Amino acid sequence: MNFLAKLILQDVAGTIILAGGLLVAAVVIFLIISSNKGENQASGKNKFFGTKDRYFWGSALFLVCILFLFLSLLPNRRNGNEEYEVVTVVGVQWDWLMAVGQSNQKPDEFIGKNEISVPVNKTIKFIVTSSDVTHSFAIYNKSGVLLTQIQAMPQYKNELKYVFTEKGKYTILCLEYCGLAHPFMAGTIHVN
Ligand SMILES: [Cu+2]
Repeated sequence: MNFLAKLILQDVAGTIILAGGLLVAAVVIFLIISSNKGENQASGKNKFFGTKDRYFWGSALFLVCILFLFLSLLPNRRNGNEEYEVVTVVGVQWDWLMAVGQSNQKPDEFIGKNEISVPVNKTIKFIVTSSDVTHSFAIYNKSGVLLTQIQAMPQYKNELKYVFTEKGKYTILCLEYCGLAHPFMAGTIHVN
């Protein structure tokens, strides 16, 4: 299965799980309300619980609308029209190899550099993988603040989109212990 198909499958799976969760929640709430209703029907308070039903369905509809509204605001949503620059990143014990553009080379044959330059105020899509063990590609600013990170995993191509809003030198460190020289596994991104 190709990479895009996997992404689409993940979206579909995520949506099904969400819908299933909502359905379970709705059934549980419905059962709670209808069991109360049963008790009170005996004492002849049907009219009141008709109102309660409307409250329930009204709230359920409201929550579903809110859910879809917020889904569209998710920070990592994919946008087909977005312009971005691609950078391929391969983690290797113990170095970061990077190159502009999408690479079709196998991770252990990939030729990249430990330093790279990217433009400021443009979305950079890092396609991150590993040629050996799991690493974590973490970007720090010059004050040592962690800005973003993603796992670099063998057999997987993980995507990280980030916009550098300030020019300067950024440091890449590994956030996943990967062996002896892990603390020295560093790289540099120059933002111009
Ligand atoms: Cu590491």
